[in-house]
Amino acid sequence: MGAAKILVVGPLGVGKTTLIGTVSEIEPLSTEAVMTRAGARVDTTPDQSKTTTTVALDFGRITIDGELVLYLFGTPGQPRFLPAWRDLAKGSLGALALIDTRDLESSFDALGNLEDLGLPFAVAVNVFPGSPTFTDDELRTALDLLPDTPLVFCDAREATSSVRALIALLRHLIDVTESA
Ligand SMILES: Nc1nc2c(ncn2[C@@H]2O[C@H](COP(=O)(O)OP(=O)(O)O)[C@@H](O)[C@H]2O)c(=O)[nH]1
Ligand SMILES: [Mg+2]
Repeated sequence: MGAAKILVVGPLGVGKTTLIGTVSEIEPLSTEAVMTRAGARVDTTPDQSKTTTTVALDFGRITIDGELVLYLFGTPGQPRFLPAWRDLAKGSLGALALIDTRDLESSFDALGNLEDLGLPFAVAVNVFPGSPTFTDDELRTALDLLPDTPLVFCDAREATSSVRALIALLRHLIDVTESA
């Protein structure tokens, strides 16, 4: 029985809390707070619909194949919290980076930091209604992904879809470990 710490990263409103809540077999710990006026100036989502934001982190647990326990840490996506999630990255094996195709640039901070940290990651495009659609190649180019970085599409509200994204990450972590 192994255990691994995995980060779920991405910008505000991309679906981190949703994904962790969808897959977690324990009551997910989520620290949501109504946005403060200070936050409201900078914390915006493309459709302006979000009224709460994660101020600290989300935490959940999922057991894969009855033997591998993943501890999921959802890390705040706002740029001003990036130093905090650098600390959270300590001891983690890898990350699932969530992407919203309505605003690809909002993911650049998180992806850049994963690269700076040398943390292996998979990219999961969380599909929202009305999201522009891109081909894999277009997304890889726009996000400047390495050829071996997994790119999957998911719906964070669906367990099967979210678990599939985590498994794509796990396969990648195994590949990276074996080729090291
Ligand atoms: N349509 C759709 N909505 C989603 C999906 N994932 C999250 N949402 C919604 O998007 C909003 C932001 O999600 P949340 O998990 O709070 O984002 P976070 O800021 O990254 O934790 C919530 O209202 C979710 O219900 C998804 O895969 N599809
Ligand atoms: Mg959240």
